[in-house]
Amino acid sequence: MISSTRTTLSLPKDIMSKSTSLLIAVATTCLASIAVAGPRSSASYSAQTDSMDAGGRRVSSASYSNDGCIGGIAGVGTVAAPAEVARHGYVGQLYEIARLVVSASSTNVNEGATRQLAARAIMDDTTSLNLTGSSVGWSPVSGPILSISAGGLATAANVYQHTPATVQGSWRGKTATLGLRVLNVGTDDFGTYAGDGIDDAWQVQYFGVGNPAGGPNNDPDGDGQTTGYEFFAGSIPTDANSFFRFRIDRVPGQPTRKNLVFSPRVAGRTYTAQYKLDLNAPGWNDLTGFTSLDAGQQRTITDLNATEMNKFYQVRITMP
Ligand SMILES: [Ca+2]
Ligand SMILES: [Ca+2]
Repeated sequence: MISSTRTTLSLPKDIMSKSTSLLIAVATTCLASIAVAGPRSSASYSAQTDSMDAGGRRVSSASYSNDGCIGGIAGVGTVAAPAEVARHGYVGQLYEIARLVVSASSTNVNEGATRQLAARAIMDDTTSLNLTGSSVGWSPVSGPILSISAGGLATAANVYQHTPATVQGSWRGKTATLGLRVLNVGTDDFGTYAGDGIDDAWQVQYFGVGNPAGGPNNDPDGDGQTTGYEFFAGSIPTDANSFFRFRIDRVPGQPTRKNLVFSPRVAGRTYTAQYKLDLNAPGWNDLTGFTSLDAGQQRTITDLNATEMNKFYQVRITMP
């Protein structure tokens, strides 16, 4: 049977309920061998070797295994998923909490979304208990976690890039942390930079977090082009010498042609040369009949039919 020198140990409510349910689940299926647990001790108890009587039997299935006893006075039951081990039928279960483990179905959580946290207590005899979320004390430790409910539901804040976070659970004097990753799934939803049409990561890169100068209508470098304009142009919004340049040049020896020269030409943009013959006319027409030549960040588009008395040009920059 059980051999121990001290058996005074109160049972958490969680433990009792788990033990009871497992006992019921396996009560009708006792079969073969003896289960033995090794000696162990703590500040509160010591136990030599636990053994069951000769009636102890082992049964198992895909979902659980059980070492039981006909007399109903000892037994060990395990469940594969969620992993749990409980001993049942004893007057008291001689173990103490060794550590706590906090987990989640995934450590990735989308910004603005929630993730249910879970906690499991590992005992000093290697058995474990799955804890109810509400029995654990939860708190954010670092990163963009807005809150964690009493039941362990963590809510992520909006971010401008994938951002690590840490959460913590505490239970009966033990604490454990879990690292999460808050995923940036929207590019224009972060703090004061949200909803202004400019990629938030780009705004943080040049202006830091929450800087009014990063607003789309400001021109903090004083080069005559707003921050919003410079974002699409791909120039640097904090450098007065970096801005979108566009000029119209004559083509030597070709009076019916014009060169449209602009820079910078950056990746991820589509540049479309457009024209109109009357500046007051509505809309612009896409230029046809042209050649294009790139040199570094500069592009030269040559209009092969610049024959009109007046012809106005613009370059339309678009991003996907
Ligand atoms: Ca975002
Ligand atoms: Ca933005």
